[in-house]
Amino acid sequence: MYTLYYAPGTASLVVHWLLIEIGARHELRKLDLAAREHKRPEYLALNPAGRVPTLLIHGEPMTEAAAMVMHLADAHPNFGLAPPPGTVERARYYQWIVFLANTLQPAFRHFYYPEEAAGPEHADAVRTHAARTIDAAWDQVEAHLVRRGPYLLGPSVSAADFLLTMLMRWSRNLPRPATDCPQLGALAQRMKARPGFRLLYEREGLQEWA
Ligand SMILES: N[C@@H](CCC(=O)N[C@@H](CS)C(=O)NCC(=O)O)C(=O)O
Repeated sequence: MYTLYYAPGTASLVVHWLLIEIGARHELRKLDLAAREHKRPEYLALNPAGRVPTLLIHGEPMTEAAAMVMHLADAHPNFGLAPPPGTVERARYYQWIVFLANTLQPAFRHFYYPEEAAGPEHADAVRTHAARTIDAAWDQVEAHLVRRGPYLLGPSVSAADFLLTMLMRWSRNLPRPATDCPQLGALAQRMKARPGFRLLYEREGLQEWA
């Protein structure tokens, strides 16, 4: 049994989406970020950084969205969302998950929280630099998809594509959205056509980028 602390459209989205895709029994606990519910002591006891998401697995708290993605794919192997450990495909899967979580996601954090890196007086510069990092990452993923697509691991979808899709969604209002790249745009369309995506949107009350 899983319990997901989430806020619509945030880093919890990919975890919520995977819970739906694998049909896992789960409870949702929505946090109002504007009301700073994620900074209350009872939530900080679960997630000391005061960020979303937090996933309770049989009551045990887990943080870090990308780690949850990998765990859910492994814990529900029937859905084929992660290649078997020890294979070259698994190595590529790790590579893409870590790239997304370690390069792209932090650049989005800098873009959307630009005062964090170097104070409010440098926010514009941080945001400009973050947008450049994000653009370069899209170019890298697009070039990979041209050679080895149509999904990150080639012919079939993996949990990494769900993480990628969430990050593409975050770029929808940037000067250069990910979906301007043809392969990324096509991948996003395929992911959005999944029935789980529609249910996710309904449950989170999302409309943009439907
Ligand atoms: N590395 C963390 C980052 C999570 C994160 O930055 N979450 C954002 C929403 S997308 C958040 O909680 N923002 C509110 C805050 O930092 O106060 C993860 O992937 O779980």
